[in-house]
Amino acid sequence: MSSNWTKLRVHIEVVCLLSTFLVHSGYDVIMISDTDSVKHATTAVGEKTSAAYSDKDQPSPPSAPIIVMPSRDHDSLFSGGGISLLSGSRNGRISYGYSSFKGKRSSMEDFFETKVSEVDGQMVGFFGVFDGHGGSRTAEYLKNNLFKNLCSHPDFITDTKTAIVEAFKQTDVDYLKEEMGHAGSTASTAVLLGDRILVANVGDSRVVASRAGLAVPLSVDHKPNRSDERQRIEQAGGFVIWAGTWRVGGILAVSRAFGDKLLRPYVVADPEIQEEEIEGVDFIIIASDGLWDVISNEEAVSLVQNFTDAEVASRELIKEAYTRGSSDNITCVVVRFDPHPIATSGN
Ligand SMILES: *[C@@H]1O[C@H](CO)[C@@H](O)[C@H](O)[C@H]1NC(C)=O
Ligand SMILES: *[C@@H]1O[C@H](CO)[C@@H](O)[C@H](O)[C@H]1NC(C)=O
Ligand SMILES: CC(=O)N[C@H]1CO[C@H](CO)[C@@H](O)[C@@H]1O
Repeated sequence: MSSNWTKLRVHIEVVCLLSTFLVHSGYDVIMISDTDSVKHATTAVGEKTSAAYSDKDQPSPPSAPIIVMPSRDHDSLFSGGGISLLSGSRNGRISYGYSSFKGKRSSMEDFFETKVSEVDGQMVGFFGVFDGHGGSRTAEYLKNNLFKNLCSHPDFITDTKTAIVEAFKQTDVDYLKEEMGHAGSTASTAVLLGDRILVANVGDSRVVASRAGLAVPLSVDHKPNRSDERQRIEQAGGFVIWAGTWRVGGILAVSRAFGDKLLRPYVVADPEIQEEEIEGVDFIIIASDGLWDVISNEEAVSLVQNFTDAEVASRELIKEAYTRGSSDNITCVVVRFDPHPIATSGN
């Protein structure tokens, strides 16, 4: 092993230790025990920066580390994360990390949410990625309203699937009342409740789980050329044509989205929902298409497997996507499930 390589390894380890320290040093680590803590667990693009990275000026060869700079540069990749306890029928520890990277010379239209909150006495985890287009308004609106509307749905605990469908619909209706332009956004969300993960998806962001190291897709992208989507659009009187890629009305490259007022009723915000037992799931990845355009589900799972820290894993995913030439805005959230839940005293 050359000494350069050893230096590289040491550098990587220092970076990992540094980020582990940041994650565990209190600022981004939240032990959720009451609802008052919830607002601290809420994160937004640009709100908190625990470690900022920029590799734009130093193109790296594949697998070389990105140089760490404590920068608030708008081209930077930033990340953060936290740990929390979920209770309910399953007392377990989850840790999550997020990273977001804005391509050069572009405005950031991706938003995300990581939140653990108590609803009717149950701890619930909410994780979502909102990839905006035509402006950031819709994605930002979703970040601020979607989970809020879901939590306050009267049947959220008793009939979660119905609550999700209705909350998505209501959020879209509310948003369209305000929206005058043509902004829109995807929404890929995972709700952790009791021993289940409920994934709801609108658009082409994606949720993938790792089960014993195997990639299990928990959502199916809403692309206009998906045969069922194309049929739905044509039945509504719309059309799908090739314009650089498959597009609804020759305009939009996703077949479902929030917003996109001018493409109604062809583009809808009805979520597709998939349910998965948490038992046996190692982690889930939620990411925008900037990641999935260049990294397969299997590759993403095997990469994340190599990192026990969810924040580090989310950064590595983005670094890999960037190395592979993804020029899009990339946002991802990794949620890890602790296989050895901490026994909570008194329970
Ligand atoms: C949709 O079109 C893309 C090319 O833009 C292609 O890669 C993909 O396989 C197509 N999907 C379906 C379901 O036909
Ligand atoms: C994971 O780590 C192993 C051992 O260090 C390495 O061989 C493998 O390439 C890594 N996988 C990914 C996807 O980074
Ligand atoms: C570099 C890059 O592709 N940036 C994109 C970020 O997202 C916005 C909205 O989708 C695009 O307009 C930018 O081109």
